Amino acid sequence: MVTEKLQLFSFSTCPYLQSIIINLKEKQQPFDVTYIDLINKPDFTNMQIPIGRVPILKVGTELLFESSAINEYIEDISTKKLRPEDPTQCAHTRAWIVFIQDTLISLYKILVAPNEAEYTEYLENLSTQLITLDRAASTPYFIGKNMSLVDIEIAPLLYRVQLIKDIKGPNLLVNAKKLQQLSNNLLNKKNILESVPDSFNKDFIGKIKDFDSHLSKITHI
Ligand SMILES: N[C@@H](CCC(=O)N[C@@H](CS)C(=O)NCC(=O)O)C(=O)O
Repeated sequence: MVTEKLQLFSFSTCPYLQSIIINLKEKQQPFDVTYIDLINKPDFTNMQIPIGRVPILKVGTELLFESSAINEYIEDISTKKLRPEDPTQCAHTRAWIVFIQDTLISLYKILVAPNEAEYTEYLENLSTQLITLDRAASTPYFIGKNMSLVDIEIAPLLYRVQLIKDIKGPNLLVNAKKLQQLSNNLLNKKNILESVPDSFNKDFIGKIKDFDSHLSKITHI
């Protein structure tokens, strides 16, 4: 366990940040989050992070980037493990994390799609990916009875899927019953409920409004 406080930098609605926060909370690792403005990023992000993206984890003088690499780092410094010991399970875990990150990109596309045609196309892609995840999912956790790194990765996706439903957008889990169960389980966990700032719903809805996308027109926001 690293004793110094880890420092995270990102913006409030970033799903990759949320997965790191869930991981840190599960491991009871002390941390601070600084919410930054993506347009006016602090100098250090452009100077030392080649891809210029957040989230970033500052450990002493080191700046780590790429959320899955950061989550692996947190795993390595912690005594509580969320990575399965079995190498085959571990490989599956890593593979599903990549798939979930692709699915998050599809979700982002439906948030920003400017017209009905693009929205419908992206929605189909997203629905197919969610059905693939549903086929692979177990309950109460994605790989079975124990929480793993896949759960901390899929929770931010399910959180946003639920919020989209709450604002009278599409019910994206209508054909994904196991994911619905997984969502009910994960989204009731304290560490997951507390992994976003109080302003999250307002910020997320505000972003959809700012995009002036097809979704903003068909939802009650
Ligand atoms: N694969 C990266 C994705 C990071 C990413 O796309 N971050 C977004 C915020 S959620 C970002 O920094 N976007 C700003 C940009 O690309 O300039 C990760 O997992 O960390």
